[in-house]
Amino acid sequence: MKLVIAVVQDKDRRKATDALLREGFKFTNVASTGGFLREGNVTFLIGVEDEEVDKVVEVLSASCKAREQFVNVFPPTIEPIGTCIPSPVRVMVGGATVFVISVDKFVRL
Ligand code: 2BA
Ligand code: 2BA
Repeated sequence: MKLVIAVVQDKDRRKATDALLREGFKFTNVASTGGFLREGNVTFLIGVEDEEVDKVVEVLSASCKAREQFVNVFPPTIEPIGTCIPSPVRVMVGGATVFVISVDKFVRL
């Protein structure tokens, strides 16, 4: 068995949830926050049989899309606070960041 951990943008939460349910997957949603953008995203924990991993990735790939986002970066400066000008930096936020790990044991009590 594998545990698929997928970090998904909030905008795709609904679509990804619906698609996973439609395909009959069982999963848990955890509210999360991106370390870089510091914006809310959602982490899906999806426990599946080994042979279902590709299908999960396929479903996520079809329901999550990459988006361009701009983030203000303040340059390192010795100027007094308030005089430095932030420069917007473009980042591409992926449709989903997916990790697959092996599950040693799975029990439902
Ligand atoms: P929920 O997803 O809210 O599911 C609650 C119960 O609804 C489940 O109980 C199961 O009896 C049923 N259920 C869930 N998904 C289903 C589906 N696709 N088709 C038919 N019935 C479905 P449990 O299996 O005891 O799960 C309790 C909670 O544990 C789940 O809450 C979910 O948060 C988590 N969970 C269960 N299996 C998981 C898995 N394979 N991967 C990740 N999380 C899982
Ligand atoms: P955030 O950390 O908010 O990152 C959003 C996007 O900003 C990233 O998109 C990436 O394009 C850029 N970015 C992140 N860290 C950066 C850095 N140190 N320097 C420059 N640019 C950076 P994605 O790579 O598609 O990641 C989307 C979200 O997935 C991330 O949100 C984070 O929550 C999660 N994630 C990505 N890689 C991860 C990893 N290796 N481990 C755990 N979570 C990860």
